[in-house]
Amino acid sequence: MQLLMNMLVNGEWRTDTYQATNEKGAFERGQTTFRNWIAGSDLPPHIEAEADERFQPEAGRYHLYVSYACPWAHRTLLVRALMGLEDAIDVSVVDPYRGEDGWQFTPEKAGCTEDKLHDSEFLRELYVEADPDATCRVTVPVLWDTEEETIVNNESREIIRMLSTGFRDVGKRDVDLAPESIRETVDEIITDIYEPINNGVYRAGFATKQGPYDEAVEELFDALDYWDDVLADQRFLAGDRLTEADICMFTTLIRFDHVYHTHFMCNVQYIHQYDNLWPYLRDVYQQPGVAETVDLGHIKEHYYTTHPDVTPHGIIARGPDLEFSAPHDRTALTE
Ligand SMILES: N[C@@H](CCC(=O)N[C@@H](CS)C(=O)NCC(=O)O)C(=O)O
Repeated sequence: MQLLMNMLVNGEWRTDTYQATNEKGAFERGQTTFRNWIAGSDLPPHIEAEADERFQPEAGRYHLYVSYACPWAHRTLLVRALMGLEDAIDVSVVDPYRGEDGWQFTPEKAGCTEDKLHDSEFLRELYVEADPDATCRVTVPVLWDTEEETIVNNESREIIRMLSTGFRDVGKRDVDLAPESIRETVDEIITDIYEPINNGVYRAGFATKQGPYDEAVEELFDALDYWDDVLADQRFLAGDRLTEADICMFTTLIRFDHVYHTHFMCNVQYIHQYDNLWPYLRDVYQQPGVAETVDLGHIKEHYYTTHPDVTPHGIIARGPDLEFSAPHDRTALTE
């Protein structure tokens, strides 16, 4: 069995095209298509592009399209909150359920909004507006430019780097999430945790054969064990400071026990059973602005109802009951 997903093909919405798994039963994530760079932001080393002078970092000009359910979109909400960019960059939130028509705006539903800019019904309308011949998946997050009326970029790792380096003068909080002195380490960590952890949970959950599942789960828990050890001696992934690397780790960890453990069968261990990852997760959760970006209701609804190949009846698993606000006792590591 191969997992099919919906996508745009030459601007037309198709429900029979995108194969999420290959012939070996392994999940393969598609490439992202809109990759412009905002002027004045620093590019990570793996990107061969130039910042585009058309896109200047200005308050009120850009808009984020997100789902609270999505770990990639969540990265952008976190950087926005930690830097105090809420007034400068507004957000539209899609319905956590993604059906045959893709992401949809259902403002009547709790935590969701309308498309604040265009009044569209489906997110795909924006993709077609940006490129009438678009052939791509319709994903969140999307960074939208209200001046050029187009998508600047829809790759989370790139959007967060643009915000954290290009919008330092725009944000209300003086927070540097990619400090130059440790930027190389931050970039290495983001790359290192992507395949086994951030994408690893999807590789486990979407595998349609035992081999790719086993491989994904082994790599995932090896990586979690490794970072649990690292976090015994240091407060954050890159040392003493909270950085983009922690943001990338956080959005997977916060979903883990409620969703990935059960729904994606990443059930070797819960995060709340780890000596250091669990207090670390609470530490990041308790940073200013972070808790407000976490909507466990949207997260659970999305995963358990949107993947009929994985959970055909759409029943949302109840537990576990976790206290993310409990004291974490990790400040001593930076004193
Ligand atoms: N590479 C993208 C991945 C984004 C992504 O896959 N988002 C998911 C939600 S968690 C999505 O919108 N999927 C819709 C689809 O694939 O059709 C990023 O990091 O921004």
